[in-house]
Amino acid sequence: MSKGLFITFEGTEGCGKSTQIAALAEQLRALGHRVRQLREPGGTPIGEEIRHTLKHSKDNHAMTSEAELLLMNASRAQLVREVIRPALANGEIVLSDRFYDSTTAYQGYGRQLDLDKVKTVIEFAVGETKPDLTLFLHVPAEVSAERLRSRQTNLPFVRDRIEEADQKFFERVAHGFGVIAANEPQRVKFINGAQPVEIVCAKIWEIVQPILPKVGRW
Ligand code: Z5A
Repeated sequence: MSKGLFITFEGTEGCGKSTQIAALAEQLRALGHRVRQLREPGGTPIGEEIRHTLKHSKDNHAMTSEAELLLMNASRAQLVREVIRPALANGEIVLSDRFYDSTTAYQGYGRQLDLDKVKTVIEFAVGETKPDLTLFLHVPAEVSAERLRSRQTNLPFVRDRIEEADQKFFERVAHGFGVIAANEPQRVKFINGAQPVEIVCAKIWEIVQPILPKVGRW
């Protein structure tokens, strides 16, 4: 049985996950918690190779939606067994930038793969390892696009196959996240990610602080 705490961050591109994970990790470490920061796809040497194939490889143009679904979950199956389960068993707080809700939103709703088949693949990848809490940072499409634009002007351009999808794809993804949050209000907490960083941070702390006493207990 797990004695750690598993928190996942979800939302569309540029919703502020990385920013908020860094801030929360700092707050938790200041209280003496051991914190593990992860990202998906990736987070292990094998997962990072899969991430490259999924996103940046020059040979990935022909990737099918089915292959994409399986690669996302191959990376996840590795991450769960190599990192997440041992960290939770060791009483750590695991913060993951995306987890299986992203597969439901992107491959299920976005790529329009059969949702039952998507669920079956996810269940095979994660087994009993499920988030205790999911923070869903919601931002309107214009905010997401503007943040990505301003970030791109500050960084060298790196091609990303998933970002090459059309606008309708991202609308379906955003709708998918909305459905997930509505279906599982106990686990998935909706947060307005368009607010200033400090306000989002404070909202997240309000949600996380009360469940901290659970860490380290069976
Ligand atoms: N994917 C999938 O299809 N299926 C799956 O199962 C999984 C993933 C797990 C991973 O991309 C891609 O894989 C993603 C989904 C897909 N694809 N797309 N498209 P990634 O890991 O490279 O990137 P991302 O997950 O999409 O996140 P991101 O673009 O890096 O954004 P973020 O982490 O959510 O946001 P951020 O980096 O914290 O902030 C973005 C910018 O906004 C930055 O300049 C910040 O300084 C700024 N920011 C952040 N918060 C604020 C606020 N509150 N106000 C103003 N500005 C802010």
